[in-house]
Amino acid sequence: MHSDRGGDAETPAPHDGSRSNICMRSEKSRVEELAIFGGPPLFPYKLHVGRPNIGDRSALLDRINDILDRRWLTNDGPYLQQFEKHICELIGVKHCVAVCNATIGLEILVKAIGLSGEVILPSFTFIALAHALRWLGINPVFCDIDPGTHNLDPSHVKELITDRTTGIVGVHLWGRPCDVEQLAEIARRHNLELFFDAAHALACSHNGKMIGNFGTAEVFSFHATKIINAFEGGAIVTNADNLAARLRLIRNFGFRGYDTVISLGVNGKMSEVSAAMGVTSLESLEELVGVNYRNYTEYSHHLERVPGVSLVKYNDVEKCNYQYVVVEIDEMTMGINRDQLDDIFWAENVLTRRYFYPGCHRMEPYRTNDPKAGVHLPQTERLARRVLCLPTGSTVGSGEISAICELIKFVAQHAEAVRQRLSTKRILRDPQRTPLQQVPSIRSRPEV
Ligand code: T4K
Repeated sequence: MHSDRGGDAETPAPHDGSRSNICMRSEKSRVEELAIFGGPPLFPYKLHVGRPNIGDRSALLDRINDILDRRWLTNDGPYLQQFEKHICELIGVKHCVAVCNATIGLEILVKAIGLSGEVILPSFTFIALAHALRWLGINPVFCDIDPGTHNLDPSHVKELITDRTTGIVGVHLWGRPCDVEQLAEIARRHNLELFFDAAHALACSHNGKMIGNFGTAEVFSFHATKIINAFEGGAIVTNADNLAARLRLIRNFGFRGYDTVISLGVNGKMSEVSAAMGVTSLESLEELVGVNYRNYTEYSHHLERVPGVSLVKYNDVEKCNYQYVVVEIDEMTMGINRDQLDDIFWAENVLTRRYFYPGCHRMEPYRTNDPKAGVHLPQTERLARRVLCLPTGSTVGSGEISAICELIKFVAQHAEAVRQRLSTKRILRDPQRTPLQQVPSIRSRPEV
């Protein structure tokens, strides 16, 4: 969690479900009215990417009371079991091992399948996967992505395989499936393990089969910002009986029974309160997917013809959770680059996110290990400069989406004037991305 961006108690946002249509202050008619140049912000409160979905609050509170009455707070309690069962049913998978977060889930899985040496993974993803591998003494080998899917490029995977490679991990970024078949074929041919980081892909399918059924296992995240949340949480799902048993063992210190420890393990357990949140959240899944879908189609409609702005598309034939609204900004066509647009948004109280800038290979400790890694990751480098995530979820309404899109159109229409004015400002923001400050002179953005 980044330091001081999360708490915005001074800016009360609408409650769940009240998709507000009356929130924006004013539309812009002149460039000077943009908040970055001193005008009033478009929204009087902050609009986040990843504002949690709460679900049925009273059902959750009833469950928490029940947990307190039972005095069974963690360690394989009834809500944990219920949550795991619901996930298995949703995905049609044999085993679900719920854990305290997806990062620990990834570590437990890597340990359970005994990876070592080098493992191939994308750089264009959240840092959790690279860290999980490195934490276990494995060398993450960053692979480039397919510019169309934003997922692992199988032909680059092949080039990266060495004698030390033991596995490949795909990430279904934004909930869009990896090229599972090609990756499975490469893994089979080279006798490598293959599993997936499915943190974004709950309730998504690939060729009609639910994600969660591919590779040796898949790992979901139920972090607060995900479509289904357990405050913090994760789950490893698999159809392999032996692996599931091993995962359960490692999740609980390696205990079999009360007194016997039969393997190395950690504490990866999900608490009952988290599981209760997960169960409650799952009850709203259909509704939440519906809200996300409506938001996505509204964005899609508004942004259809904005030059230089392309919305990342989902395959409507498959099941999809639509939890990320992602645009790619083509600076040459729009006349404004992604970072300039991001700065403009933040000043308007729209807290857009540059996921997954700058790419794991440019973060520590990986960047010190291999400062030139970017040379082999041209698509990752390109995309990391273009992608911007826009607010969606149950706290974002049609009026807000329309205002956000009008702002994008306004900026595109006045790109030349905006760019000129920006060049006379020095916009400072610290690496923790605290609110923008403006001082005369030249713009600088801290580079990573
Ligand atoms: N693999 C992938 C592909 C992932 O994307 C992730 C996590 C993982 C693995 C690891 O899963 P976990 O171990 O976390 O289960 C956020 C999430 O913290 C992270 O879970 C997620 N991916 C990533 C994509 O997004 P940040 O650094 O953006 O978090 P933060 O605190 O800036 O929050 C995002 C926005 O949501 C902010 O604008 C504030 C808002 N927010 C956040 C929280 C936590 C709220 O309004 N309320 C809240 O309670 O990483």
